[in-house]
Amino acid sequence: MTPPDPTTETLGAALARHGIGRRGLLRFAMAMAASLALPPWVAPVMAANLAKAKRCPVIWLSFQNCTGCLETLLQSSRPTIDSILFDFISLDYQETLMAAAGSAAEATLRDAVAANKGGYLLAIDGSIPTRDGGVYAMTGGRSNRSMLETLAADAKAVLAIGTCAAYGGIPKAYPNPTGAVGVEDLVSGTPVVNIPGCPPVPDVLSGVLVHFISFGRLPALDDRGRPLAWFGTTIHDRCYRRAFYDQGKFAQSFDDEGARQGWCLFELGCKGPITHNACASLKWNGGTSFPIESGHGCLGCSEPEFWDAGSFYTSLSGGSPTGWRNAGIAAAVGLAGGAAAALSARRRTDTDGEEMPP
Ligand code: FSX
Repeated sequence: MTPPDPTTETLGAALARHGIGRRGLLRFAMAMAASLALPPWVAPVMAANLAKAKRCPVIWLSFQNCTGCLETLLQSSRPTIDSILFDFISLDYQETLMAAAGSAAEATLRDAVAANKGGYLLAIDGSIPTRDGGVYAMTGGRSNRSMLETLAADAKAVLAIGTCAAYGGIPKAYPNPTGAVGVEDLVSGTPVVNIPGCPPVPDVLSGVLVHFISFGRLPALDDRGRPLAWFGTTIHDRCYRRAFYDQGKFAQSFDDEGARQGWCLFELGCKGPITHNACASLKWNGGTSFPIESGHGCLGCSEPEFWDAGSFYTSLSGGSPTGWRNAGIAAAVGLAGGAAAALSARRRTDTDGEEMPP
């Protein structure tokens, strides 16, 4: 049997080859539309568009990172249709995954850009070093910065995958010896979507891709370039321990009776109140759990100031949450204020002696 031509085969035909018919695609579209916070009537339109869509060329460059982003995306265990979608995108260049190396890899990149000029998605993971002409990360004699600026100019959109690519992340941590920055600091004129998280939630990338393949554009973004559907609320807004927060029940150590009872981890330094991400709703490992559900407070890994602003085990309402943006702290204090009545017996003072809500 002649293998299908990947440049002309539609997604509907590709799915049919995998035994997924119209009804299966509609079910998938309904789940995706719900995840994207789109109204139900969008699902049939999305399914019809997906069925007609062709392969979406993606060029993926990895810069200063730990490879955790790619690793987590490869380990995504969500429905097989997701992986079929990942198969369906044409991943034309990805250094870590491709067999080619050296000049053959460089030729692959040149060919992929030439064949898809103006029509590919550029996926970036890792931050970009800018100090000393960008010499701290080079590929084939070109700095990562030069590669990004050249390839972004010919892309339909840039996906900044992970906190490093979005905001600089761990490589940007003090003293930031390489002058690391995020994609948004260097790219203008091409739309950029930030998918932060260290690593990011894999299903968010699937959702962004599905939206782009279905409608030819990115989903709605917030003022930090993040998809609103998943970053429009905080971890705290969706946290299953929220009821304990509202009742003023806080674990005081990771092994006390409160921790055993699943009480709120706010006083142990959880950054859920100022962290925007989908961990509490989509969860990890196929929806099994997320850090707070596993007994550890949120580290705020998807926020722009991660890592330096960590102060991981210092409560937002006590000690010195140095580095977190004032706006974030104000938000946390505001949230804490909402629970003030329940917590009035436990009010405390900050270092200036001023009374603070817990
Ligand atoms: Fe950064 Fe990603 Fe954290 Fe690691 O590519 S967002 S260090 S999980 O690998 O860039």
